[in-house]
Amino acid sequence: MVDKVLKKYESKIPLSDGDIKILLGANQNEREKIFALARKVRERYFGNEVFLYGFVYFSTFCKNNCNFCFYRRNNGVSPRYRKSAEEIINAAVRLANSGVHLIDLTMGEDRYFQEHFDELVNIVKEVKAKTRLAVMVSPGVLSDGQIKQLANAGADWYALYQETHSRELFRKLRVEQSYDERMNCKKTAKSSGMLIEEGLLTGVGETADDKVHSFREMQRISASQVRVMTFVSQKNTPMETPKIPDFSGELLDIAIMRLLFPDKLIPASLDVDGISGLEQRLMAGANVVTSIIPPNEGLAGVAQSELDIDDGHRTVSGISDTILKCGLKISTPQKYRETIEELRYEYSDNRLQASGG
Ligand code: SAM
Ligand code: MD0
Ligand code: SF4
Repeated sequence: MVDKVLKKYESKIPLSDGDIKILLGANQNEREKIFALARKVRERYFGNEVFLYGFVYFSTFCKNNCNFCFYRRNNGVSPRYRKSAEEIINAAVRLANSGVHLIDLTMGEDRYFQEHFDELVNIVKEVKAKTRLAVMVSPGVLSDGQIKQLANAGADWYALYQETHSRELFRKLRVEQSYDERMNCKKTAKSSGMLIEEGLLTGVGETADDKVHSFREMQRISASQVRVMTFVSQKNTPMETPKIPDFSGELLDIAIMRLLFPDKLIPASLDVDGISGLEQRLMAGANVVTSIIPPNEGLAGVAQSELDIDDGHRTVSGISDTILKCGLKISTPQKYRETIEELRYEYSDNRLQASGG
């Protein structure tokens, strides 16, 4: 069955929902074939080059209470910090000097920055000016006006993960939050000229149908970067579990996304399974390594708050060997700029077609 679907794909016939479900049900032997095709597709669109994203989680304060998250409001044991503009800019410059292609500025939904929004806007401007790199913002839900301000400040990407496109599951994960409001932010970001990243959590009770629906939603909203991360249990949270996370579903999802989104960016996050999980994610078809964090700056990860950070493994030099081992190489800032220009162009093209122009 899987063989048939892969043949169909190779003859350029669009996959149906049923086909995607067959891929989601693949056994180990079949999964290897899907990974191999995903690598071939990545090669076709991106050659052997991968991009690197530096991660600056600059405030861990959050007014929300997501059931899966270590930094949810009610968690009294998670480390809270809010970095100053100077600290944020220094960390970004340090990351830029180490060779990343983008700086991802991420925060919990910190009321401080929501109320002193100019500070955040200035940080984006400064980080852009001082690093001359692309900037992604991951600030959570904002008003339309605030999203436009970030776009005007030069933010290239707005990352906001729905986690699931099942409204029922969303309610259980992102408690007390509006599904539609979260989706609408992405629409506003897109129409303000930013690229958007959409993301899923896996291992949170989603069904195969939910996943297919999510992939379709990711297509519908024209996400230029699409990701999936396995849920990692967090201390002192409602979803805490002694179960050891199984990352194999994430690998399959990455490969299927590569087939469905051949020319889009797909992360292999170091924030789920650390450096030890990188090779498998790259071999499944990912083409961006995310969550590279400068050591000894007191900066945390989200799902893996400490793993590999202060021992320097979540750095460009810490991941270089793995990239080589996968037969890949680190791309250049110039190539990254061209890639996002193409992604922007593609979108404006789509818009023209949609409006009949
Ligand atoms: N506060 C902002 C927000 O939620 O959009 C920005 C932070 S966002 C980058 C945090 C993302 O990390 C979540 O959207 C979720 O996909 C992921 N995440 C959080 N906790 C996680 C966990 N326990 N396991 C896996 N992924 C997690
Ligand atoms: C990552 N820890 O890339 C980051 C984060 C936010 N845009 C990204 C989830 O894994
Ligand atoms: Fe806050 Fe984001 Fe964590 Fe939800 S996922 S609790 S919004 S930091």
